[in-house]
Amino acid sequence: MFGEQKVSFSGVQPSGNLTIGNYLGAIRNFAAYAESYKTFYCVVDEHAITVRQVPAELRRRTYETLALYLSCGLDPEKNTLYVQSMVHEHAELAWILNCFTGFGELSRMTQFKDKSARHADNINAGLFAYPTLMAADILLYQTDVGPVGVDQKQHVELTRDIAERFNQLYPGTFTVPEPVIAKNGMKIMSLADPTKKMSKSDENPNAVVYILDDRDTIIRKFKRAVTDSGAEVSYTPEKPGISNLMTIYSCFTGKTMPQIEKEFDGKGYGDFKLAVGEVTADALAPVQANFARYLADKGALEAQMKKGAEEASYYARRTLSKVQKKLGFVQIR
Ligand code: ATP
Ligand code: LTN
Repeated sequence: MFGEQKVSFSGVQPSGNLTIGNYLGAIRNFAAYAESYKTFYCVVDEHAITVRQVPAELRRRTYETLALYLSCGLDPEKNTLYVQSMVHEHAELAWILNCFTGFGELSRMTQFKDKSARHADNINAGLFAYPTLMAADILLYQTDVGPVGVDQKQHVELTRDIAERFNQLYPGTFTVPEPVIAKNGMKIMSLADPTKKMSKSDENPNAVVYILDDRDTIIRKFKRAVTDSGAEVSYTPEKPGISNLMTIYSCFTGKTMPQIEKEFDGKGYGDFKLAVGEVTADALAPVQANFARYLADKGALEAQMKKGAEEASYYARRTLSKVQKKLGFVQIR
């Protein structure tokens, strides 16, 4: 809460091509807050370097992620859209929060356990402290809500614990945030293995539908998606493959699971998969058309990065100096 205004904050890493999981679980839900909240949506490049990145690709993806924010309907007049590394307060507050976070707490984070298993050759301190940088992102803006996919819920809960702990020692410092998880798109699963999250860093491109995949590719990927035994389109834990496709279909059409079951009653998996491909391609077509337009104007994207960073810095500075003062850092005006 900044003054009387409630705040929404979220971030996406420029660590790969964005997927329909990122879209349905996160970005699509950002725009809804713009009318009644002060909203900050960040491209979190400092989080992305917790695993090795190729510099030229990181740079390109940073532009692309911002262009995607704009293409998905985030109006830069109503939302503060910016790049994390351009607002130095994020890294500074993260350091301070590191000193108020337990080793044990960070060791319990599922994402750390997963990523350190996947990147066993590079288990760096940044990967371990990833959640305190995320807490800094959120707490700098006195955030009330963080719209995220379900995989990030644990990090937002840790952020709450850190904020409450800090507030106990130094009352009135931070707003304690709530995670907001989109009901339907909370976890889109891989098309190759429906027990695994669809992830932009998956090595198998057929497991993942990217927001920028063309129509034929989208339809082909859904056609090849792993399904379950039987032939009936029904939403049940025994059919994780079909249930995942039903979730995607439901997200893009607004239809409920019983409506979808009825629509495909007596039809086979083949018809259903084609329909999922078609609604996905239809829904993404306008985003893709906008994206090409935004990405073509690098100058405009850079102007947006600058404007966004200036707006964000104003709020970030206020919270950081409040924290520094409470901690006893000397402040000279
Ligand atoms: P990586 O594979 O590099 O870890 P990621 O695909 O998980 O990345 P992030 O940048 O970490 O993507 O996530 C951005 C947002 O998208 C987060 O709010 C996250 O919860 C959400 N998200 C990511 N994947 C999915 C998914 N499969 N279903 C729903 N939401 C998702
Ligand atoms: N860790 C998040 C990205 C992220 C984020 C945030 C999300 C970084 N900072 C603050 C919400 C609020 C992820 O999606 N992996």
